[in-house]
Amino acid sequence: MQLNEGQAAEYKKRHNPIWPELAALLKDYGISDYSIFLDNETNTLFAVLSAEVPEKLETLKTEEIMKKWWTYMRDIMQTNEDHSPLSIPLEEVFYLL
Ligand code: RM4
Repeated sequence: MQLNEGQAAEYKKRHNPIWPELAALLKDYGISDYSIFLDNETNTLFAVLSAEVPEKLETLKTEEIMKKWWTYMRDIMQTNEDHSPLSIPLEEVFYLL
């Protein structure tokens, strides 16, 4: 994901604390160990999470709380037309269990 210039403090503030109803929704979807890292030089956000059923995450975008959060966040991030964050899937090039 891509954060707009100068929005690091605001981005952190909005995630801490995260909306309880959003945290509950993500957990309902089987998400855990969810971290977001910021590269302060490029404003790139790197998110990594565990999902019980990864295919299920596709329907998250239809959830009202998710849509409300994305709309709330769109003034400080690069977004798609539906307000979801512009995000680029990364290729895994190494893994060690
Ligand atoms: C991020 C982004 C993600 C969301 C997390 C909680 O800024 O909006 O889509 O899962 O917040």
